[in-house]
Amino acid sequence: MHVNALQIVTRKIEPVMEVQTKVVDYMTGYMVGKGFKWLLPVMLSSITDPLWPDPAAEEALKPPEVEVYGEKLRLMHSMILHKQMAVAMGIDKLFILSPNIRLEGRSADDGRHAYEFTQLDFEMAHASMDDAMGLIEGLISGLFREMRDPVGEILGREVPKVKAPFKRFTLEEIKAEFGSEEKASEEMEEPFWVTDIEREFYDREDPERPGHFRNYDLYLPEGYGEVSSGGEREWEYDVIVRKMKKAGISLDAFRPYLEVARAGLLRPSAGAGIGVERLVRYMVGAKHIAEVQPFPRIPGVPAVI
Ligand code: ASN
Repeated sequence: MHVNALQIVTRKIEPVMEVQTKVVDYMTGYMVGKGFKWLLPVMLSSITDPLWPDPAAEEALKPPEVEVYGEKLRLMHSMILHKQMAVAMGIDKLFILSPNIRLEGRSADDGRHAYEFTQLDFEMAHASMDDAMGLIEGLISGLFREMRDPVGEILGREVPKVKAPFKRFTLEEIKAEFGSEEKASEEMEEPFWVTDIEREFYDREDPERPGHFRNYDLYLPEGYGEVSSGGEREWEYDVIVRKMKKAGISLDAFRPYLEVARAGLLRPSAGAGIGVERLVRYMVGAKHIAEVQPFPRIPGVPAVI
């Protein structure tokens, strides 16, 4: 795609940044207005999101490590475990604009993935999936309303009117009705939810319905795909250890997290991350996420700048 520095620097990206400024301004203002504390990101840690499946099994998804004062620290896949620990600190509602690195291979290049991106990541103590989904619906429908005029003026693109609550499907229902989440995204005209997805250990399994999960992804219409992902969380040490073992995850790699869990300090919470570049990509109607990144980070392609 963008092969040299001159091609990157001569692209017309200023209007996209104007839209992005409004998007980030709205999102952060919304969270602050709802009483969330704004934390600053960490980028290096002894622990990070394992993603799914176990990164040990998937070379491409191993978080890069940096040697820091003689210890190996990892670049963040996501701040999920830090969000849970911030809730343990007594910060009941928090969010972060969190830079994440995920070194997926060339095959992940579908226009929606970047190997370096930012998510607005939030967490709230003692919240249910309905609380978190309602918060996101308020944010997305408010943002779409707010962006209609400016996006029309800046780019001549029409941002659709959307009405919350958005339709909910379980993953099983989506597969039965559309074949896949991506197909559903192409066919739907409004954002929609996909719930009950078996994935990382930290998303909560429904204690009343084992094998079902209290998590949720938000999809954008017009084929733009997933833009947000979250869940209620596991907080009980025994449950966390059981799920880690089942996933084949090394307990040793999560020692400080498990220490806090074993001390009974993790608290029930729910949260999610919203992909900032994905949302901006949708707002400006870009085909590829690289078009909204001043410094593109395409899976499998080393950055030029
Ligand atoms: N931010 C997501 C969450 O809160 C986790 C992730 O990005 N993998 O569930």
